Amino acid sequence: MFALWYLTFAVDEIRKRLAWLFGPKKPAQQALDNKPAVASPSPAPAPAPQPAAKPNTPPATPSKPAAAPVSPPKPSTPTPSPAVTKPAPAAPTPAPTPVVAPKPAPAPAPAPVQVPTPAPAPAPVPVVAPRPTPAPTPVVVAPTPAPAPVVAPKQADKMPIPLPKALTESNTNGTNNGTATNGNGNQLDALDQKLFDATLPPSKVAKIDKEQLKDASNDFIKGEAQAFVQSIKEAQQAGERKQDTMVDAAVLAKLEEGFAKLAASDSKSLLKKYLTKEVFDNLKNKVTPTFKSTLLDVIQSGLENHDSGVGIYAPDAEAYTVFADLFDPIIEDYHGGFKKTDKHPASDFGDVSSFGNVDPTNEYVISTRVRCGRSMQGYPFNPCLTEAQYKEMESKVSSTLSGLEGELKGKFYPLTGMEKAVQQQLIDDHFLFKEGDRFLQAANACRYWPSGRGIYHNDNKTFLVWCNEEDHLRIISMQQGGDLGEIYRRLTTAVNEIEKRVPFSHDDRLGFLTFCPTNLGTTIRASVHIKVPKLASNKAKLEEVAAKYNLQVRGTRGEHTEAEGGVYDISNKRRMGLTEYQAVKEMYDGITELIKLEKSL
Ligand code: ADP
Ligand code: DAR
Repeated sequence: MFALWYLTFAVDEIRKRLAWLFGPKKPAQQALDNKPAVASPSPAPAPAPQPAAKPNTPPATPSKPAAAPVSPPKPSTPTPSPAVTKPAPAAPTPAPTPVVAPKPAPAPAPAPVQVPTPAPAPAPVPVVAPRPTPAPTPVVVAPTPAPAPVVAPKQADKMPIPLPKALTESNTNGTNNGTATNGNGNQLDALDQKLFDATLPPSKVAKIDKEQLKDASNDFIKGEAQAFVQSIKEAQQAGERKQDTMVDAAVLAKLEEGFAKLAASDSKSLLKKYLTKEVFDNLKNKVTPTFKSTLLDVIQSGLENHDSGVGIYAPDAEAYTVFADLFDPIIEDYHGGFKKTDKHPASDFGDVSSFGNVDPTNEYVISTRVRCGRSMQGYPFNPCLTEAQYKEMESKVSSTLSGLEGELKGKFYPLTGMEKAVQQQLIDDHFLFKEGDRFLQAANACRYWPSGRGIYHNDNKTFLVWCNEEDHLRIISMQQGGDLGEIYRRLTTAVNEIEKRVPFSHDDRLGFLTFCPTNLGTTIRASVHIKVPKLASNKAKLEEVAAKYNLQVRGTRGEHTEAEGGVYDISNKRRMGLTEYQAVKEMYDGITELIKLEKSL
């Protein structure tokens, strides 16, 4: 029963396709002619022979009465042309008869296939496969009960089902003196030739015997059935893809509420700046294919913290692509012009001995630090991690780092079970990350805390690795004073050693991937804890001067904190669109200038 329905349905599709293929003004042709696809109200006189159309533009074919049977374009006197897609119309007939496809020859035609149609489809219409004919009389393809409503060119050129390649080639390749050829003059294959010949005037039709034609029409039916099956498969795949855009009502409600509050706020975040209503509506129903992360996962931190500087995080790597309409402008703004068409350069730490001490007399710089972030391949970012994954990653980091030798040799200290006093001391000494960062908490980055979190450091605490704070790894080199050269060399050695042991997530365009878009690319932040009391007497002035050198000013304990005792954390702001070496150099040069300025005041 299904087979019958399927055959019926398939053949019905074929009928529609034939109607489309041999219609009086193929919608695609109208699109090519840049004319809206319009139904012609009455038969127009057959046109005079057209000059060869310019390449890829089939000659105009006479329109047809709306209810008339559909028919192929009138055969034409082909003119030599590299890419005439259709034969130009033949010599004009005396009376304006509607141009229709050649009628089936008197010889017994292949049994017309009855088109049983599933209720409530229109009455079954027998379809007669087009056949060559000795006389140029028209072939009538079964009249359609009513012409399909004409749609605008872009929809109209969508075939009801895809044409089999053999057909499209015969329709879209150049012809040369009536012999169907492909674009570079080669003869089309037998099926194409036969089908093409069916539209030529008798004088041009090569003699074909019935058996050959029967094979051709069987091939044609087979091709159509295969194409139909393919179109079903594609529809199913599209349906699956549709699944990737299902966001539940509760999430949508939170998004709408959060967006309205943000819009009404005086937030200065990049989220507010770039999450326009249009972008919001375009993204709110999207989810990432693997982890089904939503726009809410991306922006919830900035919705809850209107004082965010940025306000968004990537819950997983795919979010940078799925929600690119929001990430790209924020990345461009934050990283000083890294456009969505830009590509981050290959990793290059440059000549590590080229940096000296930014403050050789130790008057201003208290300590210097260079860190980079890394994400372990195969794991999503914080909001999508399971507790088991956190623990698994901690175990991998701990065992990987235990293999480090020399200056990098050290020990991993899990946060779980760490004495509070020890933990607080490490934080106060700026070795360990703070707890309870509200921006990270709102981003769902602190679940299962402290599971899977910890710190590795060498005996001197000049080489440290944070595990699963904001990023999977933060690789840090730091020490008292301003000897940037030694600190940078140590970091470079450590990164190279760890990368031998752990594969990191890297994107061709974005560079190394991180949870926050401000850390993408090189992920390098080179900072000094510095006292510049004259410059800092006017915080706004300090920030203005720093910005001139692409530097960012933070409080003593980092972002969103205040300076304690006049100590500021000043670092390079840009991390994308330049190499690791260039990012560190931007900090080196900027701090050097700030110190010169402080001395001059
Ligand atoms: P973020 O992820 O916000 O960029 P980082 O990973 O760079 O933060 O680490 C921030 C912490 O590192 C600060 O809270 C501070 O305690 C410490 N820190 C940053 N720069 C220095 C420095 N030059 N000397 C000492 N500690 C520093
Ligand atoms: N607190 C967030 C993140 C800004 C960048 N700092 C990071 N990723 N540590 C904000 O939008 O302010």
